[in-house]
Amino acid sequence: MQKTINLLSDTVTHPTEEMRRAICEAQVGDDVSKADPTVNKLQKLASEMMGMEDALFVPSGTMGNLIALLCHCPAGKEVLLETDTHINKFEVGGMARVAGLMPYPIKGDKLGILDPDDVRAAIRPENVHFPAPGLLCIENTHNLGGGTVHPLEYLAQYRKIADDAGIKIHMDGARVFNAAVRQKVDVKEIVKHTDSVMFCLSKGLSAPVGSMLCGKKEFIAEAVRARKMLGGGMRQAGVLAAAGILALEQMVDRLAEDHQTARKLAEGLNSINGISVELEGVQTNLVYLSVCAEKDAHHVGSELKEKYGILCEVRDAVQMRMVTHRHITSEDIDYVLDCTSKIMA
Ligand code: TLP
Repeated sequence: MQKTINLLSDTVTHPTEEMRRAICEAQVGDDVSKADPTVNKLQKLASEMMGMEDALFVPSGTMGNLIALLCHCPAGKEVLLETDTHINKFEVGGMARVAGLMPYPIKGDKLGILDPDDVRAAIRPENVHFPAPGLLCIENTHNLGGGTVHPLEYLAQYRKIADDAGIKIHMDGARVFNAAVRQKVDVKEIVKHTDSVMFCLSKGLSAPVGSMLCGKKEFIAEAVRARKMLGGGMRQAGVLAAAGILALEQMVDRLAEDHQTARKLAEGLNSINGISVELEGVQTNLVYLSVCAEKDAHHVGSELKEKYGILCEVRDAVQMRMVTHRHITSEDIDYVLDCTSKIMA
C-alpha cells in the first residue's frame, strides 16, 4: 500500500511511544479544582521555561488566544495586530464576537513582520470617535508570513511602544519554539518582551492536544475563570498533560530537523519549472509555494494526493502550503520533489 506523506500541518503529528505510555500511567485529579498533579506539573514546567510567573493548560491555541484577549482587554477596546495573523483571520472572529474587541489590522511586510514605526503610527491619539487601544498581538512565528521569525530588536521596540501607549502585548506563539530554535536563543529571550504568550503543544512538539497560556499570576488567575466560562475547564486532564510534559522536555530541540527538511523542500521546489518559493520566508518548518505555470494549485494538489499519496494544503489557485514535522524524513522530501517534478513536467 502507498505510504501517505502528510504535509498538511505540524498538527498532524502523533504522540510518541513514550507519550502514549505516560498517558496510560498519568496521575490524575480534578483539574477544575486544581487537583490534577500532572496538569500542575505541566503548568509549572511551562511557566519556568517561559520565565513567566504562571501558566494555564488550555484545550487549543484558539482558546488560549481568546482567553488572553478577554483577560487583557475590556470590551470595546482596540486590538492592534498584523492583518494576516491567525487571531485576525482564522479564529472565527472570536475577538469581536466573544470578547467584544475591535481589530485594528496593520499590514506587515511580505514576511508578515510589523515595522515598529507602523505600530507606533497605529496608536491613535485620544479622540471620542476612536476605540481606545487595548492590546498589541504579535504572531511568532508568523504562519501566513511563511513561518517567519520576528527580529529580537523589533520585539524590544514593540515593548517600548506598548509601554509608551500603556497597553499590553500578547504573543500568539503557537510555534514560538520554532522561533527560538531558528534564532538559537532561549525562548525566554523572545517572550520577555511580552505580557503573555500562548504556545501549542499539539503542533511540532507532537502532543495530541493542548496549548499553554503563560503570564503573570493575576493574569492567569483571571484566565482560569475565562477558560471555565468558555467551557474549557477540564477534569482529569492529566492524561493530556502527561504528553505535554514530554513535548516540552524532549521535543523542542528536534524542531531543527523540521527546519532542515523544510529548507531542502523549499529549495527543491523552487528549482522546479513553474513553481516558486519565497526562500527568504522559509525560516522554520512552513513552506508556501506558488504554482506559476498554467497548471493551477488545485490540480497540483489533487495529483499529489491521488497519484502519490502526498497531502498538502491548497490555499487558492496559486498558493499551496507544505509543513514539515517529526513524521517527515529527508527521503520523504526526495519523493515529494520527484513527484512534484513529474506533475509539473
Ligand atoms: N494553525 C493551524 C490551522 O488553524 C491553520 C495550522 O495548521 O497552521 N495561532 C497560530 C499561529 C496557528 O497557526 C494556529 C493553528 C493557532 C493559533 C490555533 O491553534 P489551534 O489549532 O490549537 O486552535
